[in-house]
Amino acid sequence: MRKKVTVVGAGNVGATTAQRIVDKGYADVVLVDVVEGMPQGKALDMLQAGPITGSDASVTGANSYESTANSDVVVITAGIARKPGMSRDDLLMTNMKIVGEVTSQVATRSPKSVLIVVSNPLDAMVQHAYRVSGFPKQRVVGMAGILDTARFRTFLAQELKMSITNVQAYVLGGHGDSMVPLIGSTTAGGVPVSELIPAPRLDEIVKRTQNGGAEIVGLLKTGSAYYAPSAAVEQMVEAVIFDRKAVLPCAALLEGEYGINGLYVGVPVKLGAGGVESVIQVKLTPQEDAALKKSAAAVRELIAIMGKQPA
Ligand code: TXD
Repeated sequence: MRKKVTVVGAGNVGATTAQRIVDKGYADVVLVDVVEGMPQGKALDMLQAGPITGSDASVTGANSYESTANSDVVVITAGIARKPGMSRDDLLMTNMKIVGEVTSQVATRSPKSVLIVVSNPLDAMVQHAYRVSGFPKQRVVGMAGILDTARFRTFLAQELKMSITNVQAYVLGGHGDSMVPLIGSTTAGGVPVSELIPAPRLDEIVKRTQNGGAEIVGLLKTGSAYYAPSAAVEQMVEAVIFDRKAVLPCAALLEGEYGINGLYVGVPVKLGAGGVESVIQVKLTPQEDAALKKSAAAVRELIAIMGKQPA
């Protein structure tokens, strides 16, 4: 029997994620949204691509949760996205309520699932979903680092006129302006990028990466990025469904790793059937370590604001 994936929020990221999974055909997908008819319509449209793409996977849309029962993976993209001039943190209160409601619905119906949270502000939302679900920390994980790292790798590959496949990098920390690209362990064709790109130019590339989401929001005007985000989510879903044990930067609950305790922060993790199977500890330079702590402090501030709200 094919595995089952529920995607909550059938907007830009959710629908594109569903499409990527259904096109590959490895799991049946249930797409849930509050807008009546919309997830059903998108699902039917996607299903009708099957004869063309050769995918036998089923995809259905729903406005309620009955049909999501016993999913192997649940992706939460429900909420509002940024408009120009908004920071991710501006979404906190609205999305906290939505992510909390969605989490309790899916957690009761798919108690053994791995939850992948996407809604912003990402680190705070995944922490909230962890609390509401009551799931073990391994089965609640956030998507951001793969996207931030992909943005960084894209800009580096462009700069060096080199295949994207030869550029290896990690962007850690919270999914915000304080994210931390690890220059020390970023290589192109095996050579440290600091030897290939002059420091001031590298600095510009780091800033463009940190501002990567806002750059796209500024161009789109009506919403935020979704092609690269959905590709990142799909990579995580695949790692879980196929038990790939892939090392990917994801938001995971740290309990002492990297000197951070009780907080979801972006770090490299081994992602497999059990969710986050381990946190990989990369050696950081003192500057990177300080930047990661600073980024974690920004996440902690949001958690504190959420803590003052009724659950
Ligand atoms: O790196 C990352 N983590 C991110 C996060 C990258 C891209 C987008 N990021 C965030 O994901 C973004 O800031 C938003 O908070 C979410 C979803 O972004 P998307 O671009 O898909 O937003 P849309 O197109 O507005 O879709 C959101 C959908 C929309 O169809 C709503 O009707 C639905 O969410 N929604 C709900 N569905 C189910 N249940 C509830 N309660 C609900 N409320 C809204």
